[in-house]
Amino acid sequence: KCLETTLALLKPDLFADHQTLCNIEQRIAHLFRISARRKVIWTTGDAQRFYAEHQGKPFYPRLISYMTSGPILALALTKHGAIQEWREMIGSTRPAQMRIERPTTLRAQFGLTDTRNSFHGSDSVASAERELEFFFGKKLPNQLH
Ligand code: YYY
Ligand code: MG
Repeated sequence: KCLETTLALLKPDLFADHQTLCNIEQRIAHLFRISARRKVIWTTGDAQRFYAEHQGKPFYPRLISYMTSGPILALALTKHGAIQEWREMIGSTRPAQMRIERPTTLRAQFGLTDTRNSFHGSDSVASAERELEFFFGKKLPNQLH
């Protein structure tokens, strides 16, 4: 497995409860090196740029309004095989499906709906590079290793 850095996002619904947010970040810190961290509030333009690949899909308007409804915590997570491990830890997109199929995943435990699913994880090396640059700038990804 390659040493990788992936982008994790803790989405706005998690900011409703500070203690929950802290607990989740501690769980993450136990398994990954948190190489960078940044709390942001997105403009509509930020959200549209980050999720450009989904433009035109039926859920896109509600995805953009959800992701601009409050703060987001961006974490750069570094580890051997980090991209796949973080995706497995959050589970797939639909929290209700995860509560049946993989109840120990983070989306099963915290996700509310298909849109308000509490977490993001980069899906490939190329996505991770683009998404880390989006939050942390051009030079960061390689230096993190
Ligand atoms: O990678 P992942 O976040 O699991 O799903 P994507 O298919 O990339 O979609 C991005 C984002 O869009 C998803 O996390 C929530 C939202 N979304 C939605 O609201 N409804 C869907 N049916 C599919 C995705
Ligand atoms: Mg995706």
